[in-house]
Amino acid sequence: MSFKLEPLPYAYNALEPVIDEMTVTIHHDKHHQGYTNNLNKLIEGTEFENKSIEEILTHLDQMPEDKKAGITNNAGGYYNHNLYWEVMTPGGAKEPVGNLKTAIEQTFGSFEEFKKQFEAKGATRFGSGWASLVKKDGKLEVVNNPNQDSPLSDGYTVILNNDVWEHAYYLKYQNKRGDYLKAWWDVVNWDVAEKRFNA
Ligand code: MN3
Repeated sequence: MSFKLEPLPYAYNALEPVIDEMTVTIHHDKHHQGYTNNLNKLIEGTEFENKSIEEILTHLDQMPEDKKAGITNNAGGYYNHNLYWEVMTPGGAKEPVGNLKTAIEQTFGSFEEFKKQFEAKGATRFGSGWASLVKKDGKLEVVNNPNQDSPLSDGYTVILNNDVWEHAYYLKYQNKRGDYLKAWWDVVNWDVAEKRFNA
């Protein structure tokens, strides 16, 4: 069994004007496809060949030493991007809904304050990485991770994640990562986030 890159759940231009068509196309068809292909090559012939991506990311310490770094990067890249495409949508609610809304307000004080903290996590991740809203033991947190490291490997459930690698925004926003982080809220899929929070 090998991992498969799913097609996007919307058209390549569906996230415009927040994320332009060319960025989405290269990001999905080249970057995400690359992580997928590399992951499949790396796990071939190992005991993790037929395991789920979650199983792999929560047992990185058991990977063969010579493949550990590669699997960490590419399994993370595969998983993080699956989630990233899923938590965006051209339509839908513009704010958290249901239990997630309540939990965000209880944890951060307000939706505005949550956004501020999430954007700060994205802005202060030096170099490449991710900002994520995560859950552990029923508690919400915002975290950032370098490279393709996944919060899953730290025992978190990821509710929402935003890619702050330059390839995610540079064609349209150039060096203005903060503008991308602010604009991104317009395409967040709060229905999916709510489902992930309740799961
Ligand atoms: Mn990316």
